[in-house]
Amino acid sequence: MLYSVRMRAAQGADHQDGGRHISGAERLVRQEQVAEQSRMMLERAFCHSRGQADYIHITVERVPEEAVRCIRLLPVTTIKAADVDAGRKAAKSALLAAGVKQQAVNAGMEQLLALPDSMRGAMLLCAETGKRLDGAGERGVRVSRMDVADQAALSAWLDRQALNQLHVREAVVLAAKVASTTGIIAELCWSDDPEYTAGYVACSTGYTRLSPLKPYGSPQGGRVFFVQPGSRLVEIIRYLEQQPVLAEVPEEEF
Ligand code: WAQ
Ligand code: MG
Repeated sequence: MLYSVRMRAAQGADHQDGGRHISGAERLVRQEQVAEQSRMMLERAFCHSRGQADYIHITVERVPEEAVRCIRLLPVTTIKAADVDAGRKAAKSALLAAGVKQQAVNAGMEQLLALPDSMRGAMLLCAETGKRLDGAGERGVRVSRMDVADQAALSAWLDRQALNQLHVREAVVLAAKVASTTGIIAELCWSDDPEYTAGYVACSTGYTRLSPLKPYGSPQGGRVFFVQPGSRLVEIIRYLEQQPVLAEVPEEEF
């Protein structure tokens, strides 16, 4: 039996009462790991670089194993940019290459940059017009119920690429679930952690890390998912929030 263990932490007030988002986490683990994961999430919320949390929710929920869908992590490439402007330009090119229209690429970048502070979830935008599609407002849509099938295999795979650290471990799983969603063609992300300046563009063919995508010290980050026109939004959001997913590392290329 698997358990979804998830955390969201806010400062000043609870999220729904306008509190400031500090951090969140999503795991899908066996019962023996629930206590340790919850403890680690609490610690994270209490000593986060965005500030100390005042309101912390940890949810533990049983997930039937037969409901789990298996997916694959995306191959990772890294682009080092000279500065933030060059990084964002490269991100825009990667989104265009993934099939997002120029107008939507520009809108996605603008909407992320216009956020007054970070949201706890993601914005869903039309990949053609750039119009915001979800009605989730300042909360955004939160991708949940995902993990890797084998933590050791993930470590080995990331170690080989000198990328085995928490930001990457979590982001590659989230990006794989998003890319596996019927109707989503690409994702743009950068962290809201002030000290973490890298981000990525992901689509079904790969996860392109871009560094830097924001200036050091900025607490402003977020995620945009680009939706193919004509997709069923309700189904997309149900999949992102509800469908349990375990990701496997990609086959080695020789
Ligand atoms: N579902 C939807 N949106 C989320 C989720 C989620 N489960 N978790 C985070 N977000 C959104 C939310 O708006 C956050 O403010 C924003 O993403 C950033 O979250 O390859 O660390 O956890 O070097 O700060 C990417 C680069 C790191 C990793 C991303 O994001 C690499 C990161 P953070
Ligand atoms: Mg963060």
